[in-house]
Amino acid sequence: MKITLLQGDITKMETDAIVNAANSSLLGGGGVDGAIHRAGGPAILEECRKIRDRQGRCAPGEAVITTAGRLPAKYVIHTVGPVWNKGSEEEKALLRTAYMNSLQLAAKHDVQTIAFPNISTGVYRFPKQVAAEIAVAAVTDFLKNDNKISNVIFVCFEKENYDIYTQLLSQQGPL
Ligand code: AR6
Repeated sequence: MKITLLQGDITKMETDAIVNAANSSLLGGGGVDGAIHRAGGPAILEECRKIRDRQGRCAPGEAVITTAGRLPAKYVIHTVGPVWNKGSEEEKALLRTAYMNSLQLAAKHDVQTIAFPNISTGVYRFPKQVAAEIAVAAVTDFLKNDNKISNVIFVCFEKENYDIYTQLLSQQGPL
């Protein structure tokens, strides 16, 4: 299976890369972002600062890559999901772009295994079902045209998300 599902804490993942649901400042925050910086230590923030100094803020949908510091993963890919305001098509498209840009950056760095949190479903208020449908469709579409990434793991922190993904993934055949 190229797409798998887990309920747990993404900072524990021993994948080549884990994805962070960051904000445009790239300087940390709450939720999964806070957990990653806390567990990974200051090396991650240091690289984020350098990236910011070089290229400025990270717009929604964009992704950047840093060390994973003390985490078991090799890299952290920081992407910025959109905030759910009106549920516009643009907001939904930006969430898909965040997944796609993260996967593209991963493939460029020879990442074979990558773990995603449920981007935008916390502080950024995306309805969980809508976000999960976008995430599964984006990853499925990407994997159809890529042969570098061998495994994408959705790491759901909450049972509600885990149940939504279980349902969605059971509806789709193997890739
Ligand atoms: N492992 C996996 N998932 C987690 C973990 C964890 N350790 N902790 C929380 N989650 P959020 P957003 C889940 O709010 O909505 C930050 O302050 C959480 O249950 O972290 O994209 C940033 O700096 C939820 O399902 O990210 C931004 O300012 C999911 O991660 C803003 O929040 C995303 O929730 C980004 O908001």
